[in-house]
Amino acid sequence: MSQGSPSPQMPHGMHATAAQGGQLAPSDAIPSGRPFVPPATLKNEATQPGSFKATLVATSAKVELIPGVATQAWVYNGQLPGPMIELQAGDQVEITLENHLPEPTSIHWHGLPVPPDQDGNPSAAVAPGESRAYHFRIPEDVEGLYWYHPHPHGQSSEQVYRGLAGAIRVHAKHDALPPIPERVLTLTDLRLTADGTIPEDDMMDWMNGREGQFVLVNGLNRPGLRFDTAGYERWHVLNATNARYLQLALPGHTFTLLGTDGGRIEQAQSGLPEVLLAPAQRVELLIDATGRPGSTFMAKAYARGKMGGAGEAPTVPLMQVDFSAVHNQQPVSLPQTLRPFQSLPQASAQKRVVMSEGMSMGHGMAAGHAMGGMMAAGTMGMMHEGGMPGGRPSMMQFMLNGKTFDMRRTDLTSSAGAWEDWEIANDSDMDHPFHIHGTQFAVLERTINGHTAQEPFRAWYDTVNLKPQETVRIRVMQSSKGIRMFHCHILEHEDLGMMGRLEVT
Ligand SMILES: [Cu+2]
Repeated sequence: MSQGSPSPQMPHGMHATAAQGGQLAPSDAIPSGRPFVPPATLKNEATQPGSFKATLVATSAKVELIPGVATQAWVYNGQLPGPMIELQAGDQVEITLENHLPEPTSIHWHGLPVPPDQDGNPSAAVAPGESRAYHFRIPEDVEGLYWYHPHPHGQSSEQVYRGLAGAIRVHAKHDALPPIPERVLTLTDLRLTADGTIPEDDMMDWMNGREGQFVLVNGLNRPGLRFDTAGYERWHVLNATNARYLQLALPGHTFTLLGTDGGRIEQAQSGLPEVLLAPAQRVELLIDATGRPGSTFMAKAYARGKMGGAGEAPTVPLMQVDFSAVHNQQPVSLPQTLRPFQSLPQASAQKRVVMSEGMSMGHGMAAGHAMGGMMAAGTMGMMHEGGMPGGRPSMMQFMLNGKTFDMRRTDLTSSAGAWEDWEIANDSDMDHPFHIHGTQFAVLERTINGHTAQEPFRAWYDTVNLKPQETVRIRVMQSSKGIRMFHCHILEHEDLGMMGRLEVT
């Protein structure tokens, strides 16, 4: 399945790509090697300092990705990806969403502690032709890279793969680091046919999460990035793909990790040859180019246990990096502590969430739990809706605590302000990234194959990856009353119901 093309072993009906606009475009159909560009930014229309006001118009529009070929994409303000929202800690934010799409949509402010009724919950979707304003304030102590994307029930995956996602950069009031040039890299996934069509998800996409043949950097295919003479940069990297695991590497170099989903970590982690960025996660990396040759920033192949005999995504080059202008030989000096971390308060409650896959036998019965890799691909071919090629698997279930999502059901209850320990267990044969809305959590420890490891450094996350049969313990607190979602961030799994509702009282 390299480059997303149908595997010859795949039985008839497993792949609908050919029926949806023809052959896939070759991986160089979108010109590569253009100079890196930062994300376009959303203009702040507020006149008061400390305020941010803007409008995001979600609409279908033609964009040109393959030269001379129009692609109908879904975009915010005509941009693919959506414009970056640049905020300062403490800002009061008002952003109006205008929905010009043919279906309901919403905006979820991924990773930010916005009030529950402003966070784009599935129950608060905006109908076609309607608009709504979202109001929230960025707390003084929030900084880092976040993002925004749609969260309507059952349609988030489609809206994101058609183009609706953008970065949110929150700048700290004060930075403990010496000035180092920073860049934001929004990584998005794209599948295109040769005629420029963005095809619908086929059944393998629904099972495993969609991966196209392109991973774009701020909308560009494999751009070229040239360092200036200083030789240091900080990269804020966002995985805004539906389902692609990005095993980031820059061969010949190592990364220094400065930040995760929730901003800076306590102490810089240097000498990392690879950094795994699961879907929805962000990192801040220090790139030290002094005395080293250029290289290719890439996402190396990562085995995530796909089902149905689907092959893993191949290594994808992301960006050519040129260090030839670098003259500086002085190593950058980082402070001992990037961000002070208090010890975590004791937990006053415990919760457990089990991620599983199953097969509905009809009439609400479920059988089996470890379907991945064990079930014959031919059997799965019977599971799609209505006998049409592609489409949602109607019998395959992706569950949290044995249930698929129900907007009317409260799955878990927490008290506002109370710290809790959550044990997340992946009882399946595939990796799943687990995300909780409205807060950041600390990962305490991970258990896999009977071995438990404490986290090697202190950091804040809103999304944590779980390998097959792995258990992760986190400590988390919700500060606002209301409804929060928790779900798998493979967006197809979220849409198929691998999501729950947390009521904070
Ligand atoms: Cu999942």
